[in-house]
Amino acid sequence: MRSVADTASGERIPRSVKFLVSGGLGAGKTSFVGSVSEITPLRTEERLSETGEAIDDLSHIEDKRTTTVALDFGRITLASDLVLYLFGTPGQSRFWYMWNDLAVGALGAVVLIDTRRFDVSFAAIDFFEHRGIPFIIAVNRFPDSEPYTAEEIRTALELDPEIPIMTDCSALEFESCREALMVLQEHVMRRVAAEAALVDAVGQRE
Ligand SMILES: Nc1nc2c(ncn2[C@@H]2O[C@H](COP(=O)(O)OP(=O)(O)OP(=O)(O)O)[C@@H](O)[C@H]2O)c(=O)[nH]1
Ligand SMILES: [Mg+2]
Repeated sequence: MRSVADTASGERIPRSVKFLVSGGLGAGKTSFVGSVSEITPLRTEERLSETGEAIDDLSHIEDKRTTTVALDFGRITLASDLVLYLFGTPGQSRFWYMWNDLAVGALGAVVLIDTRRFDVSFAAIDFFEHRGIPFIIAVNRFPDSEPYTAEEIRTALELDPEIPIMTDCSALEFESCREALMVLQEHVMRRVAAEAALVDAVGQRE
């Protein structure tokens, strides 16, 4: 994260932070980045191929015609001193090798969940847990999805108690996506503060 700095002219440079928007196939990642971005988002959509259809579960998303083959990219100024660069991950399992590159330098992730298909979410959750990248869960509410409480979702996804869960996100609405990013930003700040306190405590013991 670049820190806020004053230039020679006295102009303040906002911090720029990289966040990922991730989740299972068809969870709404491209929609999320497109809804919240203040610049025209970069998309890499291609027709869903038969090769992928044979591997990935398309139940509940039978109408899906295209998929992200590399990444989505967008930007939002969350506050006058904070600009977020958003990278959406591809959904099909044959493009998951991209995730490692996309995760370089990322400070956090929104993991979008489609509660009609909890099972496709585990790969994203495992990915961020194993790399120690802070993430939040945002349930993208599709019209035919059951409402679940945060605790039901926490249990279904076996999430640690400190991971924030937003139960009613809409990847199609700017305000909802912005709120999810604010929840993630606060979560990242709490993690940074907790880690700094731990380093202090260890330093004092030595
Ligand atoms: N009703 C509703 N539809 C949504 C919502 N979010 C996404 N969709 C629809 O779901 C479909 C898939 O959305 P995408 O944003 O392409 O999902 P994705 O996660 O990027 O998909 P992949 O890149 O293939 O993994 C699109 O037809 C969207 O319009 C939502 O919040 N509500
Ligand atoms: Mg996509």
